[in-house]
Amino acid sequence: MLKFFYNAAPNPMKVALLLEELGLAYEAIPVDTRKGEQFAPDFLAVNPNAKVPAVVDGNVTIFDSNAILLFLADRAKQFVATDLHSAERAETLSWLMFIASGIGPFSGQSVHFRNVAPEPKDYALNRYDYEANRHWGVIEQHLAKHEFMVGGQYSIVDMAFWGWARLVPFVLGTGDATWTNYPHVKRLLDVISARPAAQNAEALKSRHVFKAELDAEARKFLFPQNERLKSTT
Ligand SMILES: N[C@@H](CCC(=O)N[C@@H](CS)C(=O)NCC(=O)O)C(=O)O
Repeated sequence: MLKFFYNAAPNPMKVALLLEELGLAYEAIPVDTRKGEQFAPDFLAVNPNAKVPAVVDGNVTIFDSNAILLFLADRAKQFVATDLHSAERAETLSWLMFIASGIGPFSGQSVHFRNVAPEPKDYALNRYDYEANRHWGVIEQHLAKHEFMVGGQYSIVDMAFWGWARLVPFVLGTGDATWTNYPHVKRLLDVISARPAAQNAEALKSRHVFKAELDAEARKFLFPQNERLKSTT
């Protein structure tokens, strides 16, 4: 059976949504990143980058959320334009990469500098908050003209969007007021969240207990770069 290595963070949740949409049988294997389980040798053999999500299915091992989405959708010939040379396929690749290289990292760093980084952090927070807003603004403008991200129908690009869109108020630190500036992001988010597959994906995390505290041990695993600061002070 397909093994899905996950936690409840945005990137694994995209993949949980596709697995549910495809109705694939899978074993959800929790990787508690606050306990350092991403660095266990068995998991590093699956994803040398020590992050979730990752999937092992027979002789296939694949990591990085949008790569997994594309691989599974291509294999199922569902939720993706399968004509490799079509305009829709080109658009799919653009938006998948935009989400993987822009939305995810800038949203993630915006959360980090807003909530976790020590002072002084004005410069870094301003940069990442600006870029997170700018990236979500690109999506907002796109969705003002399009019902779905690509091709006029629900696809893996919408699933990649959904993983992060659920957290936009937290990412931008603006709570419910966020949606005044991002009404089209909210519209598509609500459409996807109402799907049974999205509800099943959200329910997945209740099957396992993940460490909730961001204590010293968790910080050491999640922000290993801080160890270098200790040796220079
Ligand atoms: N580019 C990767 C990023 C994966 C990623 O950053 N995963 C986070 C959860 S959303 C993680 O595993 N964090 C644990 C850590 O950084 O140690 C993807 O899209 O899958």
